[in-house]
Amino acid sequence: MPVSRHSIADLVAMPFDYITLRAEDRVLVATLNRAAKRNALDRQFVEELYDLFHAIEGSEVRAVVVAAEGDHFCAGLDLVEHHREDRSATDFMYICRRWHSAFDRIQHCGVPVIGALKGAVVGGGLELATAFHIRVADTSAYFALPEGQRGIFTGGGATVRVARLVGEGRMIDMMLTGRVYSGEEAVAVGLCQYLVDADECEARAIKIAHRAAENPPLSNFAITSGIAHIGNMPSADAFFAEAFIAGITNTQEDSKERLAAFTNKTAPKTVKP
Ligand code: 1HE
Repeated sequence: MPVSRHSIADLVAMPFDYITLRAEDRVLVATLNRAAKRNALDRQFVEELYDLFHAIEGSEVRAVVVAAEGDHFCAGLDLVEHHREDRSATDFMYICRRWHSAFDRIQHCGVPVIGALKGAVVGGGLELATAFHIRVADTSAYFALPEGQRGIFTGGGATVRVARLVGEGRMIDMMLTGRVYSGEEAVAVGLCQYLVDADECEARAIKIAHRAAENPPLSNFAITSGIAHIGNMPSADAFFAEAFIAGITNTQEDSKERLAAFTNKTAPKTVKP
């Protein structure tokens, strides 16, 4: 068990302008609340995401849901700020490095992060969403990488995370043609794991978060970070790392209790849905 640096109450009390926080038992619900700008990510927003997920690591939170105010999950990079600041190549390179750091903190915060997605999930908004572990789309959600149309390029990790989920070919098509995927198509191509009715998205994401939070924390840490790291390794190294992670995870106290329950025939079985 990680040492708890922050209680859920500490986290809920964190003072953010663009993120509203509430606790549902040990699930933290973080709502993006810059709806007037379609939750576009300016410099401050990215810093707030970094600070929040940095604080979540090692805290008593067991899962996180990221939802959004308004009709759109996130319109990506704040194009107005970007245009007005007239950034140099070096400036923007450092902006991208902050995005990478913030989204890495999300992916590797140690607990499952579930996105409740609606409306536009585009550009940097899709980069943010693909740092989550599970994405629940509602029927209003749509997904695109309009960077090509805007005369820019992805800079928040899409070349790794989106390409990994949908494959290079689909990502190149999205960027060259501005192709937009519906929620149904997003599930079919692997961008999202669930599609639900519009009024059910946040509730379903919270339900999934509670379900995942029942797993031992060490197992969730291994699942949420281990699979992504192992995916970067050649097979021989991957098998070594997998054995090492399993050696630690599969002998933890929490697993002994659960395995004893299975042995004593008191544990639930895995059955056909
Ligand atoms: C914004 C942004 C933004 C809205 N930056 N301010 N992302 C995009 O190319 C998507 C750009 N946005 C849109 O296509 C549309 O805004 C939406 C389809 C998301 C929503 O449309 P709609 O009709 O509901 O809203 P709107 O009227 O377009 O915008 C409402 C306000 O939000 C308006 O501000 P206002 O002060 O005039 O009211 C917009 O300017 C503002 N707004 N989107 C700034 N993106 C690290 S590299 C990542 C690269 C990328 O992310 S590229 C993709 C950028």
